[in-house]
Amino acid sequence: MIKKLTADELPKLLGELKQWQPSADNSSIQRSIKFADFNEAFGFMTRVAIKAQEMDHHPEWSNVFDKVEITLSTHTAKGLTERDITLARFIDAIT
Ligand code: HBI
Repeated sequence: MIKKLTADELPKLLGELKQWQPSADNSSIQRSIKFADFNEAFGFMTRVAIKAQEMDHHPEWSNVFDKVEITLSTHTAKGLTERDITLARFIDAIT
């Protein structure tokens, strides 16, 4: 099973993800993104969905018109893992 990131590893990795807010217990990270319109928001979600399926690692998210709220966490590890960092970096690279 994939390993949860340790308290030693987390500060550097989370410090690099400046647009993401860690939860109080560092078990997830959250980012809200506003797009120009629904078309842009849904296009973004489609790109992330394809990446998520390739990775077999899926976001918790919601969409209202031009906004997407995303929470990343690894359910099987009950916390943050390298997969969340990889998906967050992908999201940052396409926004
Ligand atoms: N996505 N975020 C997240 N966390 C998981 O633990 C996870 C997932 N997508 C698929 C997945 N696990 C699986 O591989 C299974 O639960 C079998």
